[in-house]
Order: sequence, then C-alpha cells, then structure tokens
Amino acid sequence: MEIKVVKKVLDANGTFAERNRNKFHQKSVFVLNVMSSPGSGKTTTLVKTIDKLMPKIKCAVIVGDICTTNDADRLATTGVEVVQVNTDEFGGDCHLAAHVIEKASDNMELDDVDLLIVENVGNLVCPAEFDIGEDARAVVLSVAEGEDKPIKYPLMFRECDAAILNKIDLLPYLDYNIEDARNYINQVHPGMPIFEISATKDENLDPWLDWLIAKIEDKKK
Ligand SMILES: Nc1nc2c(ncn2[C@@H]2O[C@H](COP(=O)(O)OP(=O)(O)OP(=O)(O)O)[C@@H](O)[C@H]2O)c(=O)[nH]1
Ligand SMILES: [Mg+2]
Repeated sequence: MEIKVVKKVLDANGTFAERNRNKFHQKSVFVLNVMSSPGSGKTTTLVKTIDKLMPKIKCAVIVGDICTTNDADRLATTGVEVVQVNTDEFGGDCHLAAHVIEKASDNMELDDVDLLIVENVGNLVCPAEFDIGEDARAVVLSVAEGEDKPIKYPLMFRECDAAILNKIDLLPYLDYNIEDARNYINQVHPGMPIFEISATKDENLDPWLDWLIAKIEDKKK
C-alpha cells in the first residue's frame, strides 16, 4: 500500500526564512526577533541589553522602521554593527519579511557575531505573522499600554518565547493592575517567561539577560 506523506509546502516567505535559518545556523549566530507596539521600549531595552552583553557576547542589529534612522543612530552608540531597514522604500510594510532580513544580513559581517537582534517595525499585529528564520521571539509590552493587550492581540503573545513588561517605574503613576497583565499573558501563552523591567532606570534586567544568554549558549551546544 502506498503511504502518502504530506509535506509542508512553504510559502515564499517560509522559503526565505528557511534559507536565513540555514545561513544563521552555519555561522552559529543566534537570532532574536523583538516585536511590540510603537514606543513600548524596544530600542531602549536593546541598547541596555547590548551594553550589558558586550563584549562577552558579540551582538549585531537589524532595525526596521517605516521611516528614519533614529533607532539605528541610538543602537549604534553601543558600537555594534547596525543595519537600518526603511520599509517606506518598498511600500511601507508594517513588518520585516524574511527576504528583507536576507538582504540586510547579506551585507553584515556575521562571522564573529553570537547574537543578531532584529528590532521589528513597531506593531503588535503583522510582525508576528512573518517567520524571518529567527531562533527566538520576544514581545515588549509597556505598562502604559493597558493590561489587556495580550488578549486583544493574542497571536503576538502566542508566537513569542518571552514577554518583557517594560516601564515598571511608571506603575506608581498609573491605574495599572500588573497581576491582570500577567494573567492575560498566561491565558494566551501558558508558562511563557515574563520579565518585568524598567529599561530607562536599568531595573531588574538580569533575569531577562540570563534567559537570553542561556538560549544563546544552548544553540552553541
Ligand atoms: N518611563 C519609562 N520610559 C521608557 C522606558 N523604556 C523606554 N521608555 C521611553 O519610551 C519612549 C519610547 O521608547 P523606544 O525605546 O523608542 O520604544 P520603541 O519600542 O523602540 O519604539 P518604536 O521603535 O518607535 O516602535 C522613549 O521616550 C523612551 O525613553 C522605561 O522603562 N520607563
Ligand atoms: Mg525602536
């Protein structure tokens, strides 16, 4: 009897993502895709993260925005290689697709890099739909955005491996129930690690850094 094997037919983005994944694997680079709504603190968190990881863990960044090189300028203060993608040049996409990551990373010197961070375009919806060949995904949610974002934008929280709850320094000034936020994240993605930090005040970053370092080291095994 003939056994039929159903294979996943990759769409165009999936084909590029697989190619990226192979390239990053060959170069032993761990790729972290960081997503969030605009202004929740991705760039601030990443500048702090890179400052603390370097020089032990060598980093590089691809940052996506519709317009401007503002974030690339901020990230470049860490001294690591930064490539800015402005999606305005090809239709103003609200996410970074895998072929864009391929093009951006082809021009980078990745041989000595341990961690390639992708700061995605600020948006809680479409970036979650695009595999870019990453090893892990993190979502940043700031306490100023309201507790219910995980249940309003569940795909993002379902697809991520870690959640960073940022701007906890603002809690005394907000009517925000952090327990509700934790519960909503848990409801959408049970067991996902949640790191409560203040990126600007440099508060409580160590658990997040430990998680990330463990992931990078796991890939090298
Ligand atoms: N109070 C407070 N403000 C913060 C914190 N982290 C970031 N911010 C501020 O929030 C604003 C937005 O931060 P960014 O790091 O630019 O946010 P982003 O997510 O990279 O924004 P986009 O790339 O535009 O989507 C800036 O004014 C930061 O200084 C924090 O922990 N506490
Ligand atoms: Mg940013």
